[in-house]
Order: sequence, then C-alpha cells, then structure tokens
Amino acid sequence: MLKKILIANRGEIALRIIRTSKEMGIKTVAVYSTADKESLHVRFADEAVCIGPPQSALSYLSISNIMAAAEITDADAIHPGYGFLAENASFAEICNDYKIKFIGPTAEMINKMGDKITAKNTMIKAGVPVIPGSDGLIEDIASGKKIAKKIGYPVILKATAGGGGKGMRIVWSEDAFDANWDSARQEAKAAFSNDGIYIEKFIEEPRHIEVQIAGDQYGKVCHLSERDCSVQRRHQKLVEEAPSPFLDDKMRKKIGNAAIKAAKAINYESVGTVEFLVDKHKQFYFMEMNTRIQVEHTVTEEVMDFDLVKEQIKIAAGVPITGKSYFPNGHAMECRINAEDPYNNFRPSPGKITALHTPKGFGVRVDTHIFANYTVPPYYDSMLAKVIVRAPTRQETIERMKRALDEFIIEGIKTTIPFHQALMKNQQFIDGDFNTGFINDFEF
Ligand code: MV4
Repeated sequence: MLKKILIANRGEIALRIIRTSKEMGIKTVAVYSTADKESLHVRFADEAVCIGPPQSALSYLSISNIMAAAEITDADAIHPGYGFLAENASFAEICNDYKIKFIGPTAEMINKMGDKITAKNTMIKAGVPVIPGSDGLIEDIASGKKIAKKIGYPVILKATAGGGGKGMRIVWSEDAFDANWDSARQEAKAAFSNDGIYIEKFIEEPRHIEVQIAGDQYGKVCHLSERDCSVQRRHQKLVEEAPSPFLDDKMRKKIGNAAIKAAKAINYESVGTVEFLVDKHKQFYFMEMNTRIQVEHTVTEEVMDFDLVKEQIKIAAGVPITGKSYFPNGHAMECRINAEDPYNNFRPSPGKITALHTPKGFGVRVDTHIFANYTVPPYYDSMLAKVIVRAPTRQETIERMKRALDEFIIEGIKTTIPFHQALMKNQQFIDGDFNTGFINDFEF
C-alpha cells in the first residue's frame, strides 16, 4: 500500500482525500499557497509545504513547486483532486518520471480523452454510440458547410481541445455558419492554442447523465451507476443526483455497459466518469470522459455506500477490483453552495464568514472546508460547501434537502443557498422534468 500521499489541491477535496488517507493509515502532505496558510487542509494533514503566492499559476498549478514539495517530504504518491492539475497529462508523466505514483490514469489515457476527436473515434471503434457529425477535423468553411447541410441544421461546432463549453457554437442555419465558424476558431485558439473544430448534430434540450466507473491495473472495469447533472448554469453544475429520475433499470444497465465499453477501450485505470447526452427519446450518446475524481462523486458514494477515494487509492496501489457492477440504493442529491450572489448574476462574493452553522441530522452530509471567521479568498473556485442528502425516495430527498438548506447559516458573504431553496420548490424540478436548458428559463 502507499505510505505517504501529497495532495496537490486545496479546499473541500483536499480534506476529503486527507480523511480517507487517515482511515487507510496513509500519511498525508498538504501543499498550500500563502492565501491558504490558515486552511483546514494545512491543519489536518501530517505535514504541509508552502508552494507559492496566491495566484494558482504560481502555486497549485506550479508543477516544479509541487514536485519539489513531494521530494523534500518523500511522498510516494500525489493525489491531484479535481481542477488544477487533475487532467494535466504532462504532470502525470512527470510524476511517473520521478517514480511518484500519480493517483489517476496514465498520461496516455488522459491524452486519449483530452482530445475530443480522438476520444470520439475511439468510441466509434469500440461500438459506443456517438452524436452524428463530421468524420474528424473540418478542413475549411466550404467543407464544414457541406457537412452541416448533410447532417441537417441545427449543428454545433466544437473545439477538439475543448470541453466544458469553450469554443462551442450552435449554428441554426447556413447563413449563420461563417460568423460562428470564425468565432469558434478564435475562441478555441485563444483558450487551447488549438483551433481544430469538428461538427455534430445539435441535440436540443438534452439531459446530462454521467456514469461513474472504476478500472484497475489488470483490465477489469465496473460501473457504479449514474448521476444526473442536467441542472447547470453556464456549464457550471449546480445540483447533481443519483439515480437519474429519467432512467429505468433497463436503460441504467444499457448506459452502464456503454460506459464500461468506453473505459475498456482505453484500458482505463482509476476512477472516472463517462458523460452522455440523452435526448428526449432516451437515446444516449457519448459526450466526453472525465479522467479524475469529480466534485459530485459524493452522491454516488451515498447511494452505493462506497468510498470512491479509497477505491481510487487502492487501484493506484495495484489492488485489483472485483469487476462487478452495482446499482443504487435509495436516492441522493447534492447542492453546490458557492460564494456567489444569486440575485446579482451569480457574481463572486469572497470575504469573511462572520457566522456559520452547517446542517446536520439523519441523511445529511456536508463536505466543506469553511469555518466561522474563515475568509474566502478571491483567487480560487467559489465553491464553499456541498450539501449532500440521502433518503429512500427522490421526493423524501428533496424534502430533506429543503430542511438541510433551511438549517444552513452563512453570514458575512452572499451564497447560492437562496437559489437552491427556490429550486427545491419548483414544480418542474420536483417532477424531474428538466434538461440542460432548464436553468436559463428558471425564474429566480
Ligand atoms: C452538445 C449539446 C447538444 N448537442 N452537443 C456542453 C459542454 C460540452 N461538454 C458539450 N456540451 C453540449 N454538447 C451536441 N451535439 C449540448 C451541450 C450543452 C450541455 C451539455 C451538458 C450539460 C449542459 C449543457 C449546456 C449547454 C449545452
């Protein structure tokens, strides 16, 4: 088993990893920027190393500073958490060169899923359904238009280096093609230094349903059912739940098996997530694969009664998995509480938390790094806490979530708690009748 893990992250996920490591008898090393000196991950880890000033680029994204911290503390593994370097293939490669186990997939696996056209071609070969579209990169405007006409409008232009919505443009008709082509290419070039674009049929009002998978070093892969993440705003997830209210057991089995096929196609090692778009006819299509532990892994943990970070560490240490797939028990839901003002276009609201009470009680879990008198720094992601509740049914889960949100007191800064309270009372949400476009129309 691993002896000492350096956690190349901050906030709630750093705490999450420390907790499981402790339970496994593994020592932990925290790294922190000067802005996070007083953070809980620094206090709860066995050792802590300062890796630079507040700006992420000079601290949590500084590979050389993090490798130096791993060397001086003699860590034998690095857990990247999510965000920052979690899907950085060269970081995984450098860890490998230093004989430090990167707790995640290999650089090659990250690259295969990081380039979207490569990922899509791999899925076609593996027999996983993909969205109809161009056969790889589009060479020029003229061939792009020809393909769009063949597919039929509306189409969507996507950056091969993209993900999360950057460099993406919906084109409703041929006369709008040129302008969208230019702006998609420019945005992709600026964001990824790669202006490669491909085309797909635009699926209207899809649901975002993702399957949690785990694969070991010996080629075994299992799924741990799905999460519905359709409630998003500007590609930021707000609420996630498991199981999806949209799927029955038959379809759950189908999408789970497709996810296993997807992971096996790249010999995937570690925990990961295969994202699907699901249209109103319940056709599902591979969208992308996240090669990391995700924010919303907690809802799967609750319905599966299974520690995903523990599994991820065991896989990294070379422990084989059973290869059996599992189905959910009851229902779980997560609300992401951000330091943002929901009445003001979700504007960031950093600052000092002057009073705090977190929800507690049966079926309630709060994963957070905040405490009373903590100052939320302006430099990082605005997520403060995840409220995760579980109950036997979706209806009871929503009632429990309402109760938990009512108990959550955060004073001194604005948070998204009022937004979630309103959402839990929305009839469409209660009925499970929503898709990725829902929040755009949600009157709040
Ligand atoms: C799509 C789509 C409709 N049709 N592709 C958004 C992020 C990126 N990962 C892919 N995305 C989408 N791709 C086709 N062919 C709609 C979206 C999309 C979306 C997907 C999941 C969750 C929220 C979304 C919000 C807007 C658009």
